[in-house]
Amino acid sequence: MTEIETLKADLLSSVEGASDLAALEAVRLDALGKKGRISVQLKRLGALEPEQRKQTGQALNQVKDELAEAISARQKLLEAEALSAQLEAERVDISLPVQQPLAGNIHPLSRTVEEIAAIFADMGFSIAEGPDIETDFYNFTALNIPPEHPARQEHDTFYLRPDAENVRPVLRTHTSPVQIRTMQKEKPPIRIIVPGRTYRSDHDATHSPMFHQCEGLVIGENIHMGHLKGCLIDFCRAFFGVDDLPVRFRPSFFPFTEPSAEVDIGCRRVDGKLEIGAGDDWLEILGSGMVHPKVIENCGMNPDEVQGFAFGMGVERLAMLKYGISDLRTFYDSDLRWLKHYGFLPIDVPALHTGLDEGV
Ligand code: 2U9
Repeated sequence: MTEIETLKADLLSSVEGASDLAALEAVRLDALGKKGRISVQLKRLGALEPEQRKQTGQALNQVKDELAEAISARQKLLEAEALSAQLEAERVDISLPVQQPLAGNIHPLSRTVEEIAAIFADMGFSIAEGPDIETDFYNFTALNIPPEHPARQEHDTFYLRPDAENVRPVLRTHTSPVQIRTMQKEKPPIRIIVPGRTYRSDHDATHSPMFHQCEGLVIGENIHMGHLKGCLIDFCRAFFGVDDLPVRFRPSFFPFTEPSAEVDIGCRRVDGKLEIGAGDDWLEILGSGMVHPKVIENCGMNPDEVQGFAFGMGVERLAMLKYGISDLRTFYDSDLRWLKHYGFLPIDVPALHTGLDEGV
């Protein structure tokens, strides 16, 4: 092997052996720097015979070109390796599971009120609200429940401390005071539902001192029992999602309605389990009636000019029937495991806005 071939082999092997860019630069300087091994040899060419100068010069320049090419190739490789190493070191593992934000669940009572409201909204009703603390007048007197009437005891009213005029406020025993307030404020036609908290001093497995009602009121000219029946049959069928659900109106009595009717739906009981929609049995789910003429008068309207119907339902009872909840007390326990089981996802709302279209 000639001296130049040895030099070339040595330098190319150094290039291959350079493990990083700094080492590669050292090899380049060792060969091609001012005092580099090739540079030195090139400088010595002048001292050679012309023929040998030509041969040696060509050979040296060829080594120089090959070396430059090898250095460039090695540089690219080392740069790519350095980049990969950097990327590896700075890697962010985007495949890690994301911690889901905690989402709350809609309470079955809220959901049930939403469902009731969606159905009545489709029939042109709006929602009315009023205070939980009421006067005797709005909770009893205006509703044709006179002071000595036994209903005041039956209702097991919570009375608050008397005010300066010795008047005792009450926690409303039904949402009916809101209908009275609306009738005083607004002119017929009136079509409202009134969902809200109500209070009675009663506490056992099937009664809670605070519970929820949703009442409704329609007032207008020539409103009659046919409107009451059509409206409530449609409601029952939409709420339970059974389009041929049997609905029965059974005579009843309330001081604020005349005539009054309790509303039952068809059901059957199989092995102690309730099935709504068919069968020979009946299940009471609503109270209703034509608004008593005295109640219309008490609100400053003439019962010969306007008539109306009203109805009332217990939200807990409807939620228990629809969603198979067996114990009333669990509604108020604030048990998150219970809410996860019986609650609803906040995004699961479209069904609420189908109202009457659903199942009717
Ligand atoms: C006005 C006139 C009439 C509201 C009515 C019922 C029948 C009724 C019960 C259902 C289950 C209460 O929660 S419950 O125990 N309600 O049966 N409620 S009619 O009648 C009114 C209301 C307001 C001005």
